[in-house]
Amino acid sequence: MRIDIITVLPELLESPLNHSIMKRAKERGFLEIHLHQLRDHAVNKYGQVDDTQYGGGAGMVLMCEPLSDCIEKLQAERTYDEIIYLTPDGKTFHQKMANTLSLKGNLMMICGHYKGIDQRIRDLYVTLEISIGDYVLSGGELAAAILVDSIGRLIPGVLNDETSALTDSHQDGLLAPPVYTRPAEFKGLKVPEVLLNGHFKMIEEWRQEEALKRTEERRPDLME
Ligand code: 6GU
Repeated sequence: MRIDIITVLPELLESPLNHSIMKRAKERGFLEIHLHQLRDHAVNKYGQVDDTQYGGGAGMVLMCEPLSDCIEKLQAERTYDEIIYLTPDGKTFHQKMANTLSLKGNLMMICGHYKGIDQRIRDLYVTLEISIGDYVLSGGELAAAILVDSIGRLIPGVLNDETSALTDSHQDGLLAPPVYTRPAEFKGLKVPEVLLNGHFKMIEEWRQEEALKRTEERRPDLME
């Protein structure tokens, strides 16, 4: 998969996408991430990419021309399966969307800033608008990093048995059950007996029950 990210703050995305599983996914050739500095398409030599909004009101808006230039340059090089705009008024991101997007070939992501981007860019180019939750971030970069991480780890081949996504919270619609490692007793708290007996079927049943219990308690909205 190739992901192109348009941003005024590429530095914000560099570190989160260069460690752990994302790093491995890139090294193994499953994932390519290209960051594009929007200011390279500025309307003047001062690097301007934003302007005040028509109709008045506080906050700057990212202008049409720099975004359009950058998007069209990329579109001339390849076809994109989705052009995603990260915005708090988008569709709330969830695991099913991550699963669907992990099967795509080329994705473009646009990070907004300030009051956002000119509506005409959304009308002309954007195919999918995503929010990561009901709260406001200063820009789309951290949201883009979250999208790339959650999508990237699901690309077939990226995870192995040890890191399998199949047992993750949300992957089967339930929260994950509790997990334990050594020692068998810590500050008087014992690991549940069933996990120590090596009886695979009983362990699976216990995990399923615990996952259900945890989901009922913490996220009844997922239980329908
Ligand atoms: Cl995608 N962007 C911004 N700026 N804020 C957000 C968001 C995105 N998702 C939730 N809050």
